[in-house]
Amino acid sequence: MTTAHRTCPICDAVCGLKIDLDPAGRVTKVRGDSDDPFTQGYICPKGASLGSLDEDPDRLRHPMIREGDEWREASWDEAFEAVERGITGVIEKYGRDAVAVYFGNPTYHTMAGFLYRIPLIQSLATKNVYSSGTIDHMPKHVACAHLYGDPFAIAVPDIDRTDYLLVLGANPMESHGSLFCAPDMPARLRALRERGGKLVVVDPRRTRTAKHCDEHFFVRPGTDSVLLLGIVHTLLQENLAKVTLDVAGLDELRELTEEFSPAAAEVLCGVPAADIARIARELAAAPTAVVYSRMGGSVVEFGTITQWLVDVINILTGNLDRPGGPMFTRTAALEVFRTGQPFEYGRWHSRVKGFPEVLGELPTATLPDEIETPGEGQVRALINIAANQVVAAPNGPRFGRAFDSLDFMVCVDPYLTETTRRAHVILPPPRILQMPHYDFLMQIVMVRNYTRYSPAVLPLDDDQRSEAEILARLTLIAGGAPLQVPAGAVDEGFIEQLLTGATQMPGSPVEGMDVATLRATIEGDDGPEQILDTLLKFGPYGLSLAKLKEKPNGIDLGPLEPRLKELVCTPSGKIELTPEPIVADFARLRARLAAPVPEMLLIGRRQLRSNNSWLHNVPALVGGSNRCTLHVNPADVSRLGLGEKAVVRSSAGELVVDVEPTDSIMPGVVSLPHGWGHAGSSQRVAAQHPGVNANALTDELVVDVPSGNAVFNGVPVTVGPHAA
Ligand SMILES: Nc1nc2c(c(=O)[nH]1)N[C@H]1C(S)=C(S)[C@@H](COP(=O)(O)OP(=O)(O)OC[C@H]3O[C@@H](n4cnc5c(=O)[nH]c(N)nc54)[C@H](O)[C@@H]3O)O[C@H]1N2
Ligand SMILES: Nc1nc2c(c(=O)[nH]1)N[C@H]1C(S)=C(S)[C@@H](COP(=O)(O)OP(=O)(O)OC[C@H]3O[C@@H](n4cnc5c(=O)[nH]c(N)nc54)[C@H](O)[C@@H]3O)O[C@H]1N2
Ligand code: SF4
Ligand SMILES: [Mo]
Repeated sequence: MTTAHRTCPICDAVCGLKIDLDPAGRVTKVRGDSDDPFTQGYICPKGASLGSLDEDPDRLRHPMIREGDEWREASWDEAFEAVERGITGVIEKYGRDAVAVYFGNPTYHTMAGFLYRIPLIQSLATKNVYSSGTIDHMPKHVACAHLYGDPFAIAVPDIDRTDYLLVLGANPMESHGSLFCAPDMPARLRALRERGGKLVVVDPRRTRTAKHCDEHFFVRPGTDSVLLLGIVHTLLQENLAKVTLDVAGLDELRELTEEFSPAAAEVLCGVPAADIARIARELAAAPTAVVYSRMGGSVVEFGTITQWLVDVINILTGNLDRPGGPMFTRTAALEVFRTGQPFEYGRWHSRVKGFPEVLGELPTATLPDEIETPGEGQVRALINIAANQVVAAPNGPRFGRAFDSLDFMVCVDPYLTETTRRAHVILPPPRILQMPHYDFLMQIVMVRNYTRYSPAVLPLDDDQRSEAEILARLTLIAGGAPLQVPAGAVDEGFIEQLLTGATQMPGSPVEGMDVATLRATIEGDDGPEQILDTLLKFGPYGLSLAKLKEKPNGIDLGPLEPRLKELVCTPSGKIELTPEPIVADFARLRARLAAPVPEMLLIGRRQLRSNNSWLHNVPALVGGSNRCTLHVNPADVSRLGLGEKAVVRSSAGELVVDVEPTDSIMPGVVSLPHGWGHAGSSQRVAAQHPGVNANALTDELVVDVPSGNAVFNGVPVTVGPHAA
């Protein structure tokens, strides 16, 4: 028996695991790694099931090619030839913009997903780049970009040192933190209260997090912006603000928020005015405090305004960038990407609806428009990596229809899913334990500076390809390189690009040095390891791949320290409290607030033993409390005369759902988890627990305008009894 160290790749908590394997390479046990200085042995039921997930017999082992409705196994050569024909055929006939690329959620966690994103986008040279970022956290990037100039200057709640945590629309007890990498959230939240701190939760549901807090407030979905405006109003009108940072726009902010008194906010958001004012005073008076918001304040109609207000309050209370407040990480491998160039957006626009590009991407919500609307630049082919839009995107069924109409679609995914079954070719990455793991992006949002590298635990078989090689090959195909060119050429090109950039960057430790000399110092067994080594060597900690390999439990790089001054790169050099694009969006907010309030609003619900759409094939993770039911307040159940089942209708569609009465949800709101609605996938266990597709109800036509982000929370619906 051997024991391997491996990072859990599922969620932002990045738990270090110890995995016991028998001589045949089968996982016999998965434990939290108690020697890991950051995650300290924490593990959740999903991590504990990593063995079953890894060994899932329904995972695809070979590339698949579809002919009509029939799928057949193919060799890698044959599959890549088919992809080359499909992609180059479309490029030659219709041009580069006719090929779209999509990066789904797991690409934020896998090593290959990070490493090949830039090369693939560069070699495709298309306007049509999409990701799950625009069905998730894009409002945070946009808010931070406008405030600080850097879309990646995302502050992390310093939960271990704070005295007061206000959580709006996040459920870290079940999600384990999001844009907030702090393993063992239950213990950290408990510790906050045990040391006399206060936890306040604002959520239309009494979540598991709310059950462990000091005060919980129901809020009408989609109105956190108004509640936060009431807090800003109080801070400014009562002269409680103590701004310690170099800001511009304080007077404009006072003027902008004047109309949003707590009394006005109460009418719209349902939280009592006295409580809004009190929370503002408590935030100002606490020795340290953090306001934090995720999906409930992001995938909403005014996501950018909400996320901007979160940071504005953290600035006004003097907490941003100090211990106990929200703080910024100093990453081991990504500092080289912090170029100090002010944020630009809208460098191009989507063809059909004119959405501005943000971070080089167009909104997921408009991808079907780009596929279905004829004309020059129409999307005819899609490279879909680790994404299941049919169940994860707004009006998912429309994505399915749009994908069916494509000339060519290739998916990189381990399963035949609701989405990948519409492809022409599926390229399966190997098993989880056959992949190396390094968390690039999670470093940006860690509660301590920390880094860990996990080499692949198991080798690849001859008939498998690493995900790195798959994505490198797609990069070459997109750039028109013949299939004979070795996939490693992409790594070499990327390393050279990094080295050249570093030698030309003023003030860099290698400024002016010779690229070939530097290249000779880079180590690693393959391209991805060498890229990692390059990035680590240019990082601020004097690290290298070799040093990481010596410490499989990870390396603690110390607590977060104030550093915002180095990050701010707005044209004025100041934090812009009232950026013009956000102020402009107030017209839309005012119009919405003046409109009639819908009778019922739909929100989502994440479940502890699930992760979006792809863990429902693990027997230990389905069933039990992970049920795809509609939570309805008992008062609504009787008012609407609901039985065991109900019909839910929205502007996008209609669903028949199982009703679960519970007073944990506020009246006037219903909740349905997403990622369910399994149909036509190869996942046999999931097929026995299909559930319904919540995104048959969400509407792709409504977005948060400044970010183009989708709206999943606060969807107007009607709910009625279902006549069996
Ligand atoms: N177990 C598990 N963990 C996960 C995932 C999973 O599917 N399962 N998914 C991962 C992913 S991809 C992400 S992005 C993160 C998300 O992490 P979180 O954002 O922490 O998770 P959610 O459960 O979506 O939390 C959103 C909360 O907002 C509430 N809410 C809905 N609408 C509103 C509103 O208008 N206002 C307010 N104040 N609250 C509202 C919901 O009731 C819910 O409790 O979780 C990650 N971790
Ligand atoms: N109604 C509603 N909808 C939502 C949300 C919500 O709160 N409510 N949340 C949204 C959020 S936050 C997110 S992030 C999105 C997620 O949206 P997506 O990223 O589209 O969906 P996932 O379910 O995460 O699908 C991931 C796919 O990647 C595959 N996969 C797993 N591991 C790997 C791997 O290592 N490599 C590759 N290549 N593929 C892999 C899985 O088989 C699966 O098909 O869903 C969004 N949708
Ligand atoms: S909390 Fe669970 S799913 Fe998330 S990284 Fe840790 S073990 Fe994995
Ligand atoms: Mo997400």
